[in-house]
Amino acid sequence: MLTLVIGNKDLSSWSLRPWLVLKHYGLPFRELKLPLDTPEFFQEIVKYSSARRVPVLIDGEAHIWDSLAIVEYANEKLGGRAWPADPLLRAHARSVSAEMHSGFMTLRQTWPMHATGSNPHVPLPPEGRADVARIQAIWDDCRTKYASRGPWLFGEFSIADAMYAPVVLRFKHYGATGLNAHSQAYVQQWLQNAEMREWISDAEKEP
Ligand SMILES: N[C@@H](CCC(=O)N[C@@H](CS)C(=O)NCC(=O)O)C(=O)O
Repeated sequence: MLTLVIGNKDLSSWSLRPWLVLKHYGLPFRELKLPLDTPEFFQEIVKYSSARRVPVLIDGEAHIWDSLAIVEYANEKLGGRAWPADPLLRAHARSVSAEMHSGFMTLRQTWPMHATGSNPHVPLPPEGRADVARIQAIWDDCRTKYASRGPWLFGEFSIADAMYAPVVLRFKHYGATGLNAHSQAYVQQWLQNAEMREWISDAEKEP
């Protein structure tokens, strides 16, 4: 059985991504939660990863760290199902996922993820507003091109959706305004998703 080491569900945006991928595709896993910024976290995380960050996926001898490496590993276990089957869509999905993995720093720093509650009083600086505009452009492009295939960014659910899931929670928590129609619909798609609701509900029970 796989074990996914994660941080608090309220805060850990990086943990949310692989958790959603494992849940969506029904890969059985045990969850091991280490509360961020506590002595327990620093004492325990070294047992699982020398990078000292969550998430970490443990599969027998293998300890896989970094959310992108974990979802790629899950994709291999799933026979490649977690990326679009079409090579051009797959390349597009990998591009938007890589852009999320390495970018949007101002948005991440100004609006850290909270799965619970709301705080509409944190203004974004111009660079943060540019991040939101770029994310909307990505979503708009995907939803314009692939809407006939299904409700997710590339029609069917893929890793790309999991990569953008924390942004959805940021938009919700900080009350992002002026979202275009595709972005509003995509946010709703995620907020109605059973696995996302499970994550939020677990976060609400955290101390
Ligand atoms: N690039 C890494 C980032 C992981 C990361 O920064 N995790 C945060 C929690 S969301 C963490 O472990 N913070 C603990 C610390 O920095 O001490 C990934 O994709 O997994």
